[in-house]
Amino acid sequence: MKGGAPRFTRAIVRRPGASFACGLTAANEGPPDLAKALEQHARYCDALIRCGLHLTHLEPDEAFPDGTFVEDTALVTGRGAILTRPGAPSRSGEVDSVAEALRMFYGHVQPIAGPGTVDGGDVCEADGHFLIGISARTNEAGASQLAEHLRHMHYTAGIVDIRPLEGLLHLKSGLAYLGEGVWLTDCAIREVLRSSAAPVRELIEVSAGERYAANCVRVNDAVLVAGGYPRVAGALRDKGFVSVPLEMSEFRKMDGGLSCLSLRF
Ligand code: CIR
Repeated sequence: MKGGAPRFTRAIVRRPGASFACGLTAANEGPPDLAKALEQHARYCDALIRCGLHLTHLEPDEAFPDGTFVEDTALVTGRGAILTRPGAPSRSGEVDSVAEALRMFYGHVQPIAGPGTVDGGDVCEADGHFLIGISARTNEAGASQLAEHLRHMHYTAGIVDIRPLEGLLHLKSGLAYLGEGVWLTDCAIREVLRSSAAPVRELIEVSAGERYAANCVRVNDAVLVAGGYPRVAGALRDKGFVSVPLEMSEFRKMDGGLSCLSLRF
């Protein structure tokens, strides 16, 4: 396996609660099966533990059916944490319990202030450069505040507009950074990435039929990737990555990608 990517030691996760099926979705794939979702979530947690991470489990809150998608509520970096302000009003209250958990690890957690909105799924870090997507959830005010916070932490940040790209809920619905300048991208977002200031050495392209698997996540020596997408799995293997396929069907029904089930740091 390649080296060079930041090493994570911890992750925050929250299993889906009983109200999971009431969350936001445009997927049109039918209601999720909670028992299956819990099983898939447990396998996901096992995979993080096998990657060497210590997990903090937050309790589900039935008032927030999308609360299992913890990645949208914060941005955790090697130099500090920022609480987001999710763009969907039904999700704004998810931030409080995540803030409480993050304060166990970070002295000060920066907020995003209204009218700014940011979903963590719109933020992708690549070797100290942060790509921030303006989407239906993340607005210009939120993206600018976030970029400012990051610059204060001595990172660089660039803002891209993904609103014209059809079918992408978040920036990371269409791309993942795998380390050493290697990206996995859906064709819709490739040009946006190329025109950004992000470090791009190599692109692994995801075909239209396997778009969902573009949202994978490098965790230490492995790449966790949605199961059932053989071309993506093959491409990762050909490039020398150790990929760990995880069944994600019930989260996909709720528009959730693999990365959004954890905050890694
Ligand atoms: C939502 O629409 O907010 C949730 N149902 C799914 C959020 C998924 N988040 C992500 O991919 N970063």
